Amino acid sequence: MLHRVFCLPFLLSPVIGDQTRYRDVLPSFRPAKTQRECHVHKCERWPSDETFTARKCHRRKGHLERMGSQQKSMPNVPRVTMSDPRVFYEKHVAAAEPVVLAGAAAAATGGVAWTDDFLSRRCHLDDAHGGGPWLANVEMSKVVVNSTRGPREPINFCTFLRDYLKPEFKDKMYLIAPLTDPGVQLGKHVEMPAVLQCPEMHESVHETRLWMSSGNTTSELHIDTKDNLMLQVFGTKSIYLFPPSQSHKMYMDYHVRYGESPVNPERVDLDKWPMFAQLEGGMVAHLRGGDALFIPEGWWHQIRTGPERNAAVTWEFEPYEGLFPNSFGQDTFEQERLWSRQVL
Ligand SMILES: O=C(O)CCC(=O)C(=O)O
Repeated sequence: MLHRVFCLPFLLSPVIGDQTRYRDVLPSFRPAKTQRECHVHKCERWPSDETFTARKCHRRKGHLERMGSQQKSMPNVPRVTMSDPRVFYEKHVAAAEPVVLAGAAAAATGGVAWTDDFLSRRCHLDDAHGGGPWLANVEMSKVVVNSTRGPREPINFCTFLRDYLKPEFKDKMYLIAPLTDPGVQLGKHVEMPAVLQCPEMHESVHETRLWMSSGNTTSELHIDTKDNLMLQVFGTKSIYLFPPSQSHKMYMDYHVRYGESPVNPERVDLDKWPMFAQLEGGMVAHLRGGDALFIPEGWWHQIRTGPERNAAVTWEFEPYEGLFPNSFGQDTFEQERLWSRQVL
């Protein structure tokens, strides 16, 4: 009996300090693996906690997620039906406030459906300009992040229309081409949008540009150096916008990459770009075919197109051109040359 009393603790105690024996005695020593992440490396002491007694962990909202998920909410850009240029000017252009103009693109294209057949019949220059195929610039990547625009190839519009829906070009081919080039027939099928029809605005239009793809494009996060009225002709687009007041949180290199943020808006790394957690004033516009969006100069935006055939026409205008020196004290012409070399 005495022998047993001495032996029982002896049987258990020798395992102390010997991890392998513990595992033998307690087979459930190792918990089963779980898919859940603890984010232990994200644990922080709360500001009031000097003693570590109330150490807590929290998951940072939107870390490694799309731009916009870091904010509490991303309200929709106001949606209005409007055609009066004076009201548009006073409420939106002068105030630099984005707005969705319901039906404005449909009105500017006369409600005509831009089928591939319709477009193919207009893929040549008009006779007065030789009637040859319209040579358009085609970006060979549909996804642009971190300021890396893909290589461009001069492909004529007829060839683009033949190829852009083919599976082998699924992730390629984003056509970005001026409709204002001489002889471009398609340009005649887009009317000046009603809200721009006053001399101060329509005389300040620089260019109209066609953006067309099979869908699923993403742009980098950038600002435009002109006001921009974007007509969504067909397909859908989501545009994520932040006001110019947030520029200091965008990590822009003012000297080398003016107008572009190096942050990947598809997967925001808050370790690398912590100020994105403090972005404020963000908004989103979800455009359907027929809608238009006004993007004021200087508003940060990223554009994602829906997964379907897609075309938009942008109208760039600059009603204040020459009236004020720009905010960086840089010569406007120089700044724009830099912009177009890097981005367009
Ligand atoms: O629609 C797009 O993919 C990009 C257009 C854009 O970024 C712009 O017009 O500023």
